[in-house]
Amino acid sequence: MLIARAPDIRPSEITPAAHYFSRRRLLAGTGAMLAAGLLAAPDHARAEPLTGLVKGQYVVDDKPTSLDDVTHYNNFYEFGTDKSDPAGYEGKLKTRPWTVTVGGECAKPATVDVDDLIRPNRLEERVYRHRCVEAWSMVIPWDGVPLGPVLQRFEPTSKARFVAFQTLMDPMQMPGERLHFFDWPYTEGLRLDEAMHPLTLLAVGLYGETLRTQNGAPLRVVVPWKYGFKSIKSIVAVRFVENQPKTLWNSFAPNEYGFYSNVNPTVDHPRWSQAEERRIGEFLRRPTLMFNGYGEQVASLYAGMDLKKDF
Ligand SMILES: Nc1nc2c(c(=O)[nH]1)N[C@H]1C(S)=C(S)[C@@H](COP(=O)(O)O)O[C@H]1N2
Ligand SMILES: [Mo]
Repeated sequence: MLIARAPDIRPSEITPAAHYFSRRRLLAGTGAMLAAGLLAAPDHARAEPLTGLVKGQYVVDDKPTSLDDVTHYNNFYEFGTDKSDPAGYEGKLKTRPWTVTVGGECAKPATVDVDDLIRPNRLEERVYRHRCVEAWSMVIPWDGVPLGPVLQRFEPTSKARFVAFQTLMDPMQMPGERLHFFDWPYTEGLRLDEAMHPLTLLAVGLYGETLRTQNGAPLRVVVPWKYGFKSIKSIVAVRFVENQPKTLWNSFAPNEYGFYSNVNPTVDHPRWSQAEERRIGEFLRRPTLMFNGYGEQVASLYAGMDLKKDF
């Protein structure tokens, strides 16, 4: 079940399910506009404590996956195809300085330093279900800011219907990009209303610490009602576009990876069922929920669409 809370909940009201979230990291009081806690951000992608974090608006009551599993069982093909490969690059990706170029159909295109991009917003911790298309899942306490208000600052025009994202292209640092098997850099896209949805998060940390290389430092998107591959890591470019953008997995195998890729237990991957999932750290499989359990929040985005056709 999804619990929606006021973002400025007081420390005394934190649920036991979230007690890893220490009082120390919570801002007492709610009056001041917060400076997001990236002041001591590491220049290489390793975990440093985040400050100025508040309890987020969306927290599921499922038991969070252990920090060890969240940081050692990863998909990040730029750092290898094995789930254990990306953790070997912890602390190695250079993440400062880091800029994000925002352009396309918007009135105020700009190249912005990652810290300036995040800072005006309140940094929240949200606990999201995370479902990979490979039928495993996790529950991750992400730290970040809603993507919508960040995008609004660039004033998308009325022509902007989709948002395209791009990961860093740097084969020296990302050896996976030397394999010509994939069409690098990694790209992903969302319809503008999906990108603006309050559940869509621009994450800069997890478990109260800055992102490690393996989880997409220094910033990545998290779209909890879609399969994990939509949640693109280590972003350097964002573009507002009129037409549905090309994305890495959709171009690689369009019959296997749809543009929408909403979690849907009734639409199987051509090579395996999507009806069930295995939570990492658990033994038994569990049923997969429509929209990964976020139907109440997002089903209306797809009213009138055939989700078997637009999978
Ligand atoms: N740039 C980039 N982003 C990526 C991937 C990737 O290989 N490269 N893998 C995706 C997939 S398939 C999943 S399941 C999630 C995994 O996120 P996590 O390792 O932080 O759990 O990241 C997604 N984002
Ligand atoms: Mo995935």
